[in-house]
Amino acid sequence: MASGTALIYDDEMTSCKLLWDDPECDIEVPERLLSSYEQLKHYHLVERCIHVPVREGTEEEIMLVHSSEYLEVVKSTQTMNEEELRRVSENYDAVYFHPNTYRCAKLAVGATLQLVDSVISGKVHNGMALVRPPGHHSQRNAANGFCVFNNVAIAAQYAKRRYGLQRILIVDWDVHHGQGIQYVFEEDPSVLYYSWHRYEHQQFWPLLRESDYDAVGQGKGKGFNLNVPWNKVGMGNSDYLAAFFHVLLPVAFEFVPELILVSSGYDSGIGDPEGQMNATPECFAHLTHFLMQLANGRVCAVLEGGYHLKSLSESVCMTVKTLLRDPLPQISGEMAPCLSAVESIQNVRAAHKPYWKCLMYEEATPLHNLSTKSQQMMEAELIQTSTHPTAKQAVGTTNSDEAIKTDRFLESHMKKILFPVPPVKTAAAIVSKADAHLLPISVQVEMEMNAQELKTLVSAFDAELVKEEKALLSLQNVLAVLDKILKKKVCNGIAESSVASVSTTFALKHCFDFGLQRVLCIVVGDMDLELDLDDGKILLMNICQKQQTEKTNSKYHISLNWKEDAGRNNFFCAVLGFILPVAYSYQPDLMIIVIGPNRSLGVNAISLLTCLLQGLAESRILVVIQDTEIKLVQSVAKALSGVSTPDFGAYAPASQENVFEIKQLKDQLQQEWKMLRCSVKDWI
Ligand code: X5A
Ligand code: ZN
Repeated sequence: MASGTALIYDDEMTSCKLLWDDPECDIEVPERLLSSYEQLKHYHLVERCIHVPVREGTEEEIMLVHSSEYLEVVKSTQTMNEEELRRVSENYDAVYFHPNTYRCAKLAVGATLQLVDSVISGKVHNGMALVRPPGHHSQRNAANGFCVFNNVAIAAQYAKRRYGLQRILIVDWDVHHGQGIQYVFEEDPSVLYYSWHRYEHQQFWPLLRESDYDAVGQGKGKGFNLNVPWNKVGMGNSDYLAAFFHVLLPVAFEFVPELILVSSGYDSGIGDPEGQMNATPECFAHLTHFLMQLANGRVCAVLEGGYHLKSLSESVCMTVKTLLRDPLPQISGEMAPCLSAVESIQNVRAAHKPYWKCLMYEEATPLHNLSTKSQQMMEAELIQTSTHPTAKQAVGTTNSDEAIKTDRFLESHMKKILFPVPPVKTAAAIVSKADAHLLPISVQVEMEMNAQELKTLVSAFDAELVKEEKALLSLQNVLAVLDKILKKKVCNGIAESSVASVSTTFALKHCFDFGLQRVLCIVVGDMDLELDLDDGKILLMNICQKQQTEKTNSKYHISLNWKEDAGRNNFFCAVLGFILPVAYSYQPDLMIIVIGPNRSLGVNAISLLTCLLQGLAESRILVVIQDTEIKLVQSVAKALSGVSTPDFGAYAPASQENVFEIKQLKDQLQQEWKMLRCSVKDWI
């Protein structure tokens, strides 16, 4: 089993720079790499990574994507004087050449391929390459948008050739459309390309019609090109997450990639002069975390854009920290995507309906013919919502004022969200100690509290319980693990309990005594919990088989009915489209997953749910298991300790009935839980 995170960086890639005045290109500076690497050192992340040296990409490798004619042009710039360099640069859109550009560009390709080799060979689990020049705009015969060789596209071709990979996912979260990547793989169903980008109805660079949502790919490649065009600036954490929940993740889980390449540009982050977006650095931790649940965790992040040095370097750090499996900071900001974002999401979903089973029950019509009406709706929403700094135009401030404001904001923001990482991750208290060695668990919990203390606590809760030996042992298990989590001695844990429902009620009470504000409680199986759900301190989601006879009217009690044979096909639809969005809307301080009798989810589904939820509550999860089936305990423990993500294999469509139930619930609840929104009907 691979372990570790590769970091690939060489300061030789800082040796090319712009030599003349060009206001369009002057943001692509060597300091982008220097400050990112400095910040990684500052957080002691460099020393935790496995250093992999760079090499030059070979001509043969470069020609996996580029023509030999173009390669010769780039090669010829090595010996040019400034005047000649300027002249070649003018042949391309938003590009400059420096005598070292060719060398740097070859190193950028080689660094990317070194990363791919390290990950595929199993030397490391995942990794990041910090490279310059970036790549995603460059094309077979052309440099474009600061990009010379298309690092990520070359890497995908290389992985197919050298390792025979059949499905590669490229996630391009740079704020610009990587049209270069789109062109290379347009007709190729083995490479799924996903890009979101500032678009503004084609008014933003590179001003291409083919950056819109209806460019779905061509020929055999239809359905394998996903464009999410942002038509407003000011998109932030919740818009990006919504695009992941409702577009990328369902399709990616259906695609089942063997490798993920990230065109990891951070000009989509807050403060960037190009992007004008609002995503804060921890957003990239969450995006990274979700991708790590796919392709067996084989994620290769390769730097593209990112021009606000502080925003860039903090975001790079959040990405690397997450690749290293540190718990994630809570994502900040109100969790509600804006109307314009939801409109784009709805359009891509509609455009891709013919190609993906997860979208087969989508409404068929994209919104483009409604644009006047939705335009008006957008304006209305603009007035309503002041939280979305949509179309924030710097009035009376200069760009550098703006940049400094973001510097200050980020300085204090990072202090707020970063927290000391608990030294050990997973605690376990299982009854059958004999099985403990089967668990990949760092701490086998012993009870610190003495028996008398426990009895006092328990009898205050329920006097009858003290008399029952077995129940007492269960409560002790749960409390021991919970206590370690609350005191941040561990991140998460698993506890066996023969009386899961009592234990959970007891645990919840203990959480509130400790001062927690919001606990997300997910119950898998048929179980009655007697809880007071009115004050919003608990959000209870119940995934059960038996139809709830009386529908509760509390927004804090959601029950998902699951037929036994519905199985995993409905699972993705429910987890990605429903459970995660609700959970992110709620923003819990702790999660309790209770696995009771008659569970309608299989072992893999429960484990994947556990994996996906780790983005929330600083990864604080307590799993209470009533059923002591060792395979389940083992698999959940693995999910908690991050050893592996469960494998799902092929994807089959969910049953229409189940999808409709979830749809209905969504419609019903999207006013309360705003991350559920993926269509604009009933918006106002
Ligand atoms: C890699 C990247 C942006 C080019 C912008 C030109 N390129 N206006 O972010
Ligand atoms: Zn960019």
